[in-house]
Amino acid sequence: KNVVNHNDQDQGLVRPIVLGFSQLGSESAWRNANTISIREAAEEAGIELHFEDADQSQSKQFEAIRTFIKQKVDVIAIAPVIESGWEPILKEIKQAGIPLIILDRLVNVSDPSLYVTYIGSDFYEEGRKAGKYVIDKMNSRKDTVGIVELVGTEGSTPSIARGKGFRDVIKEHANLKILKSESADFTFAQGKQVMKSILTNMSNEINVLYSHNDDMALGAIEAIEEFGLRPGKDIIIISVDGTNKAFEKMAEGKINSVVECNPLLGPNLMQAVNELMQGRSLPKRIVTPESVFTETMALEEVGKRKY
Ligand code: GYE
Repeated sequence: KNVVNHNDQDQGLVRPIVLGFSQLGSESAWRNANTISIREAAEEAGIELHFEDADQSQSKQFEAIRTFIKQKVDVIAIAPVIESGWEPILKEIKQAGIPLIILDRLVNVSDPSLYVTYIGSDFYEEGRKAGKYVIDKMNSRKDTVGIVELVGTEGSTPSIARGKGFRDVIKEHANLKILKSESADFTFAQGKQVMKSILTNMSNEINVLYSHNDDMALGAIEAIEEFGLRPGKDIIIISVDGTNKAFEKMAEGKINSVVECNPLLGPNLMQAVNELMQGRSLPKRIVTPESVFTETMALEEVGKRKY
């Protein structure tokens, strides 16, 4: 099981399936959990994994992919850092006859036959969930509610869709106003730094912080506390991912709600690789199911999270 019958040089022999995976980076706790999940699932499935970390650089992802093509891996999978600019390299993969799976974030290409399937979350829905939480939480407020949005990596699928879903939901409520929307690249350090500078300019207008991921929210919490305000009280905080650290902060009342985004995609990926190698056809889209958590559930959940 989970092996390939060579039809070239070593005919007749069986060897493990080889998967080349281009991970976009290690910018967040979500990403690290994603990487561990993929490594463990590959091991479990007996799939030989060639893993490259691109350090949030698209050109490094191109390099990794070209290496995988040279190595004649059986399947390539990529978690693309941004959506644009993939068409030429995807054509190279196709010309090499290697099937491609897109994981986590999506690529924006005109020819969808360039990849087999896209496995990942519904980021637009995550944005809508965050928006709905803000509407509920601020329900009693009739005056202006000032919102700051910490955006992830510009041009990445989760940033684009989490921003759009959120806006589509809050737009019915004229008093909910996004005062500032700034990228902090999904990292703790930038989350802290960007929040600090926003606070310096408009601290008394901010009622809500919507952060596209937990790491930026955790950084922002430090900035808010250093500024002398109370996160979760003076500024309502909603974040996306649902990492253990965010749950700890939610249990302390410093984060008010977390929209879950599941990084544990390793088993889904390995299953897709196996099915592909067995010649089975895959659905074009594989979506991971996710929930929303609020403060009342935090104490029960904290420590139980798998990431
Ligand atoms: O939310 C964030 C990470 O692409 C869904 O990337 C992923 C996002 C995740 O850096 O923490």
